[in-house]
Amino acid sequence: MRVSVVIPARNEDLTIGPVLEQLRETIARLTQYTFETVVVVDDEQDPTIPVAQSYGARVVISPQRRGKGNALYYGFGQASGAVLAIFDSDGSHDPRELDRFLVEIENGAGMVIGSRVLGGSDDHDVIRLFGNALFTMLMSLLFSTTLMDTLNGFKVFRKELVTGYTPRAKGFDVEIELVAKAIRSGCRIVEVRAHESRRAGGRMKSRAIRDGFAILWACLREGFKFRVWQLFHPSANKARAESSKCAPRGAA
Ligand SMILES: Nc1nc2c(ncn2[C@@H]2O[C@H](COP(=O)(O)OP(=O)(O)OP(=O)(O)O)[C@@H](O)[C@H]2O)c(=O)[nH]1
Ligand SMILES: [Mg+2]
Repeated sequence: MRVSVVIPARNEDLTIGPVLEQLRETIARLTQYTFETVVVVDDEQDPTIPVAQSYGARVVISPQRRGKGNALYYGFGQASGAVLAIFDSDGSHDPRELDRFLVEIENGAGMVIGSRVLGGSDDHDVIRLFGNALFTMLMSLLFSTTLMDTLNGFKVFRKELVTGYTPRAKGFDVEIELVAKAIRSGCRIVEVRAHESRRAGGRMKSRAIRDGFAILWACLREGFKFRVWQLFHPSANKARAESSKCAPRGAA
């Protein structure tokens, strides 16, 4: 199985080195898979580039030149693996945890989400905790799932989930769009334990208000799309309800 690791990075020269080192250790250990590493930056001057290249990563430049979602979608287009793994470049996610994600993919999951509810987080302030709880509730209502951490940026999924549609999300709302797409596809979605550390250096790129509204809008937009889709696909709903293999965990 070929796995493409796609890592978004904007001015992460202080943190990408240790992340790629941990990834290198993981790749050396997981000899049953072949890997490629694609780091997506926004411009030629980004200081992340030489550091990433010194670890043998392929660096590509997002043509939109801004936005985590734009960077990820561009990276997906550049990736050759049947399975895509995404995590942040600021040291918050530990690539050494990839094993348990890949095991679930091998067991038939379409998407595996790292759960900070199961793995804990050192990076939560009150606003983020509130935001995460709110969006988790909203996603549960709109999609009838019991997923606990849809917003986490540590995910592994089959590439076909992100082909054949026009992405709308440009920034951090990409996390919602990816999960919504997986739910609509009917694949099995699994959450596994993943710990979130504080960013190891450099500066935060997200903004609570700006990105919060984009995420809210993505939840509502994708939820509405899902409910309309359900109306026109009664047989898919029946199959979803009957087949535990195809239903997202906890789906109604
Ligand atoms: N290429 C690219 N990457 C981005 C962009 N915005 C965020 N990222 C990357 O996406 C990941 C998540 O961004 P962070 O700034 O860590 O967001 P956060 O986790 O909410 O904030 P922290 O608490 O500071 O970690 C990091 O690896 C960023 O480098 C962007 O506009 N372009
Ligand atoms: Mg971060």
